[in-house]
Order: sequence, then structure tokens, then C-alpha cells
Amino acid sequence: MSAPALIPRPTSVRNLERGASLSDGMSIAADPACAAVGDLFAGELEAATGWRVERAGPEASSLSGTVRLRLAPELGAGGSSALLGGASEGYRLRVSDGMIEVAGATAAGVFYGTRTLRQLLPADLLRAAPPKPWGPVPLEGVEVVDAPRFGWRGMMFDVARHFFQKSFLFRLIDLASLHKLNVLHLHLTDDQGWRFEVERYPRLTEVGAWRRESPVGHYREGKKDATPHGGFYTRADLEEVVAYAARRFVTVVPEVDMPGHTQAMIAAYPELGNTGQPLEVLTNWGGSHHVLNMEESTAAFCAGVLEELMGIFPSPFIHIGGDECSTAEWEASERAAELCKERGLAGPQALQGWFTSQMAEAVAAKGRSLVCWEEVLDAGAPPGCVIAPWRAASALSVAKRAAASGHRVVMAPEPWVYFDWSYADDPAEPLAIRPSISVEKVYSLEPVPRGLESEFEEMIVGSQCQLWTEYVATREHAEYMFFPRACAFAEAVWSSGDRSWAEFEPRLAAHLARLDALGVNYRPLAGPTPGQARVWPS
Ligand code: TNX
Repeated sequence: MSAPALIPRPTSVRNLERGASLSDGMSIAADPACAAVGDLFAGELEAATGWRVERAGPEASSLSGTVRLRLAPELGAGGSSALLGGASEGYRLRVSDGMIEVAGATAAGVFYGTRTLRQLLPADLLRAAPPKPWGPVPLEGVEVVDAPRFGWRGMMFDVARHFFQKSFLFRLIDLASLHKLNVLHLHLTDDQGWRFEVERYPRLTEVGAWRRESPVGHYREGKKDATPHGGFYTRADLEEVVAYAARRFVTVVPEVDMPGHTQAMIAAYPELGNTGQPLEVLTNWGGSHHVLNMEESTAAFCAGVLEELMGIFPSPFIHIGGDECSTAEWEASERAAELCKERGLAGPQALQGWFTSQMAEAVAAKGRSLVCWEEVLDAGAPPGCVIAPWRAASALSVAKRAAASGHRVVMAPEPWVYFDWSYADDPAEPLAIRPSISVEKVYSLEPVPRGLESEFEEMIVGSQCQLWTEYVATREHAEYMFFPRACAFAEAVWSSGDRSWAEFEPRLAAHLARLDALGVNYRPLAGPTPGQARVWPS
């Protein structure tokens, strides 16, 4: 038997003598603690096959063709970081002697075992409905033992530069979890748009969710489309996204970017700005030098926003951005100088540190921790805050500095995981912010920066890929930018041991049949199909 093309690659795969088969009327026999995983998996199988799949308790587990799901705490030793609640996500999947068993350290582990099982089945079983009725599906005998290398395996999606309906978030969660990713970081606000309803500050969406026009082509060309763009999620929408993600063991980490990247916020509430001058939601890409003022009242406003956000998102981590905050307005402001004096701060450069500590208090009051982009480290990062280095040149030194001062680190180094860059420096590719990150380059990601002292290694809790959407306006285009790069990324954060592109590439080629069955608009390994370049307007 040839080795199954599993992505991400499990810790070990061993062939066993006699396999099993699944067929109409089969049962899923789950421990109560993993009944919800059983229901989800049963529903997926029923949709794909047209069969009836019985749900049974553990007592039904001796029947042939049964899929037994159970907790096995002994599988929890080692493997995964405890970042997300201390749960270990390891599992063991056995197909032998007519039986299929998935044992997991936790329900999350059992869930990942079922993701592997989906990949062991024919790719056609990932279709939404059976093209023709399915007879029994044989599975070869196999034992898979597996656990993730990192606890934070993330996908960041920017819904601020372009708004995407929640149905696309469900799609991303499905695709992320099939690849055993467990964090969806939503970049919810930026200069160009505010995307979630805040009951106590309605103008954030009434005004901040809409922009007059957007750039056409690369923003350096200075052309605009004269077409309004916008949209936002209601509280109910986001609660639905959180619940959908939770069933798939994905934590949704919300980001409200502050105190820079806030022009949409200032457009809605000009009193939050430094100049009193009315601003519109930014219609260009690239940062704005308009940032929040550092009054107590502004910090209280932001803490109020975070309080509502935490009412929606149960995530233990709340991201407040903190990147690329211009200090130009503070330096030019007498009031900012006065505030520095009152607070005993050396100068305007220190104001962001003051602001971040206020936000840290707001989230700590609800038992949560902050996540911030690397710039926050310069301005003074509060204890317990997770740092995300992103600039390639400083990734190692930032990771070192952050880890040495006790911060956990999520790596997001641009030249490996910025999926808004093109796949290749080739005019056949859709317009992108810049060239280029190939699938092979993504695969070469080593989340622990080379040169980091081993004593700091445990502070690196994982990595995430980011899709910024200045140049991505449609879901088809977003799928193209994510896949198959996200497949390579998933292996870099899940799998332990040496990795080789030569070994991975044929496995990825086989895996693409699964993405075909799911109807993903991925980029073929050889380059875009002729039709693909036409799906995005800008
Ligand atoms: C930098 S990474 C940004 C984003 C842009 C991105 C474009 C980071 C924290 N800030 O605002 O969208 O580059 O690649």
C-alpha cells in the first residue's frame, strides 16, 4: 500500500494487516465527551454519501464498520503547547480488523483524528452531495499517531480593507480546520473600515463601515474607482461565527487595531483624533498618520469597545494591533506634551506604551490577555502580552527580546506568511501588493527563528499566515491567495521533524484532489488557469 497523502504530515503512520469499511447504516459510537465531534463527523459523512449514519453510545463499539470515538488522556503527554487552555490535541487513529477507532487526549484530539480520517477516505467523500449512491467504502489497515508541534496555528484574515460576508468566514473555518489550524485571527478594523457593530457607539458602523471609493490598480498609481464599499457584522453574526468555529476547535481571535490604523474610528467620532479636523474613512491603501489622541476619555472609549468585544468573543486572547502607529500628530500637539508631563512620560514616543497598558488592564479585568504586533515591544509591552513579530529583518531580534522579557511569541514573518504577496513575479498572477511567496517558500517556514537560544524556544507558541486584503476584493481571490499556501503552512506548524519539499510536493499534488472536491479556487502548482485571472475586478 502506498502511504496516504495526509496534510499536515502526522507524527507516525504504520500499515496494519486488515482494514475496515464504512457503509450505509454504519454507526458512530462516541464517548459523551466527544458526542459533538461524532455528530459533526456523522453529518459530514451523511451529506457526502447519502447514507444514514447512526449515532450510538460507547456500548455499540464492537460492531464491525463502527467508528469509535473516545477520550484517552494518556495521549496528552507532550506534543502540543498549552497556549489555548492547556488542552493537548494529540490523537491515535486505528483502522484494523473491521474496526475504526479514534482516541484523543481531548475532544480536540478526537476531532483532529476525524480530520485525518476524512483524508484517508476517497477525496470524493469531501463533496457536498453524492454524485451517485455510494456502496461500501473500504479503508486499508493503518495506525496514525499524531500531535501538533505548536499550540497556535493561525490564519489571519483582514475583513477591514474589504468586507467579506460571514458565509465566507464559515468556509475559511472549514478549510482551516481540515488542515488542523486552530486560530482564526480576524482583523476587524483599520483606517479603511470598521467592521463590527458596537451598541454603545453606533457611529462606528454607521459612518466607519463605509468608504466612498477605493484604489484601482496598485495604490501608487493614484487611481480610484468612484465606487462605495463597506459592510459590517452584527453581534449575532459574530456570535454565530464564534459558535461555528468552536465546533471545529477554532478560536476566533478578534483584533481592533489601535492607536494607529484608526482613521475609520476617528471619522465616526472626531473627538478621538488629535486635530478636531473632520476625516473620512480612508480611501487609499497604506497607513494614515491620523491616530487616536491619548486622552483618558479616549482610552475609556477604547476600553468600552473591548468590553463589548469580549462579550462576543470568548477567546482568551484579544488583539489590539498596535502596529505602524505614527507619532507625528503627538509630536506636534501641545496637549500631548502636557499629557506626557502629567503622566511622567519621557515624550510622545512613550504615549503608545501608556495606552497599551490601559488596554491591558481592560482585558485583564475579564481574565484575558493581549496580543500585539511587534511595534508594541518598543513602546512598552505589558506583562503577559503575546507579541507577533512580522518584519523579516527584525524577526529574530524581536522574538529574542520578547521571549527574554517573558512574552509568548506568535511568529508572522512577512517573507514566509504574508499571503497578500503574489505567488510568483509573473504578469499572469493577479495584482498583489508585492512579489512573491511561492508555496515552496511557505513550506520552508521554521517558526522558531534560526539563531534563537534554546532557552527561549518554548516561548514561541506558534505562527500564523496573514491575508491582508487591500488587493483582494472577492472570496474567489481570497481562496486563491490562501490555497495551496495554507496547506504548506499547516504542515510547518503542525508537523515535527525534518521536512523536505521534494517529499511534500507530490503529497500536496494528491491533496489538491480534496480541494477540487471542495470547490476551492486554489492556485494550481503550475500557475493560474487562464480563467482564474478574471475573477477579481480591481
Ligand atoms: C503591514 S503587518 C501591515 C498591514 C498591511 C500589510 C500589507 C502589519 C501589522 N501591518 O496593515 O496590510 O503590511 O502587506
